[in-house]
Amino acid sequence: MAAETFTKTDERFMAAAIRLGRRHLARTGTNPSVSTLLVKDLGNGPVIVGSGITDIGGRPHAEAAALAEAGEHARGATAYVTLEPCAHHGRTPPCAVSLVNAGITRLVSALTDPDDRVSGRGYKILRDADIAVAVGCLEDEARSVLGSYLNRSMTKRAQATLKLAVSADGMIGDRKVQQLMITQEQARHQSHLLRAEHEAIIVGVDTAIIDNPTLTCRLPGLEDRSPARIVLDTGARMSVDCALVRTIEQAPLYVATAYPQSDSAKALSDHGVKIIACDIHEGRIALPELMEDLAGIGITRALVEGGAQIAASFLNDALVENISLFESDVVVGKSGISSPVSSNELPDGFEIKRRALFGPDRYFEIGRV
Ligand code: AOF
Ligand code: ZN
Repeated sequence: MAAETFTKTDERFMAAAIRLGRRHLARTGTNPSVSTLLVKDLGNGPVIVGSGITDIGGRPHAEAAALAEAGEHARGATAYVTLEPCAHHGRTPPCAVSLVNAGITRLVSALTDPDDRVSGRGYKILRDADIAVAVGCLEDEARSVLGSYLNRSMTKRAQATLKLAVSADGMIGDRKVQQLMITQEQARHQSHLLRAEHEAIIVGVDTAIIDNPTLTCRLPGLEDRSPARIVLDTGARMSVDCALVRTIEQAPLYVATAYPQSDSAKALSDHGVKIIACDIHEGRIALPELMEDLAGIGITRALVEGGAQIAASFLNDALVENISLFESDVVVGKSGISSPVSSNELPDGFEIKRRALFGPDRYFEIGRV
């Protein structure tokens, strides 16, 4: 089938829909954070008459919210959806049927839903009702929100975003200085937003012990958006007396270990830590299997924050889909711990998708080519 062509207006509304969907990233359970805009010309050019995002927890779906907001204005509207409308009966009727019943005349979609209950059936319901359907509008951009959902459906694994703060001389830390500050305040705010947009944050046990972080999201207004914290701790070395355990009321804490029956794992468990029993591969926790386990408990997007070794392992195991790279003008020098990635040394198969400045620090959003 020939590739669809989309107008500038289509792309403008789809870009807005994709941005809207970001808001509920990591908040919709196992459901993807889908968004819908209903757009209609009321006499002065096209305007949004209804908008919706998959609700927190996963339901109602985005289309239902947009249709409720538009009411009668939905008749004759174009629906911009970031994911194919569902075709299956859940607690509500299929969204494709609701869109037909509401009288929309055109559907513009970014991505097809891989769910067996949907995949193509949603579009068919609309086309069978003589509604024009165009698929593939800004699909790459839509992947920035829905990629982990698509990826999980293919690989059955959670995917990792690697977060790295790198000095001007390519270092992510200093052997001689604990908790080296590489980036400044604005970049740190952005990295807390990244926490809020992921369901889990992963660090190694050395980071947990040496830095003693809480790993919570402390952006004003988003304090309730802290992701689950996961510590990779092959030998169950983590103590119950640390900031992660002390903040367990704020966000769940998991320890992934090869020794789930050890006394220390039991002590952690007694303090409310959830223990994930892991396989070992070459002396370290087997990451592909761990990412499968995480998908099984509803985690699809994990932010990997801690340790050069851990970053390199996630890259080597091809578990990284995105890299959020901050670069500063700080120089660390010879005692530095070198970064596996910098903006002019990307891993094979990755490219820079977006650049930004946060105060004096440069930011690169890096994804797969
Ligand atoms: C939509 N709009 O906003 C979302 C969709 O358990 P259920 O009934 O909510 O179904 C989950 C499936 O619904 C999920 O696997 C995906 O196929 C679809 N998600 N569909 O029409 C939405 N979030
Ligand atoms: Zn639906």
